[in-house]
Amino acid sequence: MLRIVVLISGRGSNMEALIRARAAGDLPADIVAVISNRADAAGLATAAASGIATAVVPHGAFSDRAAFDAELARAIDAFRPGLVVLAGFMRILTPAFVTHYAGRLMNIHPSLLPAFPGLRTHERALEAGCKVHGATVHFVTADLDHGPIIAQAAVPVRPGEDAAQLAKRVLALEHVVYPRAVAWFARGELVVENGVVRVTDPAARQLVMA
Ligand code: NHR
Ligand code: GAR
Repeated sequence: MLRIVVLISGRGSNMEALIRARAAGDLPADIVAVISNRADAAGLATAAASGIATAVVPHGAFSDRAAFDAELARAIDAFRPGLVVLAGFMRILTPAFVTHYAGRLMNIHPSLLPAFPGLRTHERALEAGCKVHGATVHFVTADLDHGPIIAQAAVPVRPGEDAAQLAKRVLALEHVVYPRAVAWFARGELVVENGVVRVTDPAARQLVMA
């Protein structure tokens, strides 16, 4: 059975969606640990309440990114994961860290990549006048928010809505698309060819729309 370590920084609702998918029998994997870079991340309590091991590696305690990432990798590897899932994890990772987990490190980013890598994505989509917005599940590479795209979820932008309203509707679809993408990985159904991800199950839907 695939062993998954989830990295969070805050609320952890995507982590919760993964826990729920596993409990429902939709995710053939064990979530063996949840690790946060912030001791006050609300998701830590949720994970503990589900009987999942938790750990904190506080980024502020380290002199630089390389030292933080080295300790983070040590904490992760103690759980011997086959997949590491970023779920609202807010620290940029060094190339050395990313290389160590090549092909087994996934993220969900709240935009339709390659549009809007980085932060404040919902605000930036509204400022740009986008009529469609969403979220992207991708493999993590050293190039921030530019790894191979596994799945996307899209919502129409409503005239006059604010970033919080838009974020809420995108988040609801993140909770659908992320467990689905992680399940594909767990079943060995993801193939990457020339940076393009294909799912071997012909019934797989890599685009979810509101
Ligand atoms: N690391 C690499 N190398 N590649 C990616 O694709 C990554 C990554 C680390 C995190 C998630 C990403 C997102 O989905 C992610 C993808 C944080 C920042 C950021 O600027 C940017 C993108 C993402 C996560 N973080 C600030 C930093 O200085 C800190 C911001 C904060 O603490 O609030 O690390 O959006
Ligand atoms: C999600 O919308 C996720 O896509 C986004 O933060 C939220 C985390 O919510 N991720 C990033 O912005 C990564 N930089 P959650 O903690 O409830 O899963």
